[in-house]
Amino acid sequence: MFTAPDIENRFADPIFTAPDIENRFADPIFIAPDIENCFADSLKIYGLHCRPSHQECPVELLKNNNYRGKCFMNGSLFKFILSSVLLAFICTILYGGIRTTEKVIAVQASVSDDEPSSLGSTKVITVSSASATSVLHGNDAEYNNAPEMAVDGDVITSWQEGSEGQGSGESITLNFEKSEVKVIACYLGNWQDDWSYYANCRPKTMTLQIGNQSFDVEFTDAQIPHYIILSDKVEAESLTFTVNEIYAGEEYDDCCISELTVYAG
Ligand SMILES: [Ca+2]
Repeated sequence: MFTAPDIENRFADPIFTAPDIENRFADPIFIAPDIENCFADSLKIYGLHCRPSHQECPVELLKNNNYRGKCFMNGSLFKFILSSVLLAFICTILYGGIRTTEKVIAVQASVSDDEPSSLGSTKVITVSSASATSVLHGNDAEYNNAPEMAVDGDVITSWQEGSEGQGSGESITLNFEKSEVKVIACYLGNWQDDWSYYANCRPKTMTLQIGNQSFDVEFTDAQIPHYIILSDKVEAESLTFTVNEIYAGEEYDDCCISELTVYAG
């Protein structure tokens, strides 16, 4: 390893002896510093080498002439620490940049009036409980329009909201064991008979909140199951439908949902 002589401290250093420049040709053991390899050798200061070796640098021979080679220890240690800090900083920036530029694939929700072919590979989720923001005749035992009627497996029964308006803003929530939801079949309106279907309000647009995601979905006004198909499975243990717009009922202002069937992928 090439080491420059400590010129500045040559007077303070009692054993510093300048190289015998004048007699360098006559002195058989004088070896000039390896100038050409100095730069390449100096790359090793980053903690790889401290003191020069006989194999790497003639400075040991120079030391035999009391030409004291100084170690790069102090300088290399400082540069090693500085390099490590800079490297860690750069890696942190790059890693953070990579993470922040990772593409988040958003799940899409589409509505189909045709049964999806993927339904065969799913299973129906058992809903453990249901709740709603309002219930028509909720306090009258003669009627049962409870939210549970939307998950009882019978399209004749339905949840009927009991707000003053036509159902906009009302919501129903289903709870179930944590599942990977893929499809939701929606039987919207009152399916008791054809007259009841058009006599009551049907949801036209709703917001589906599931997991940490939210989707706005729109339905046709056909008395058929509408399938909400998620482009990817959404892990959740509950979901909420909020009615936004409705198809107005010809007789009543009550919005109904006959059945909601949730399928796990
Ligand atoms: Ca029902």
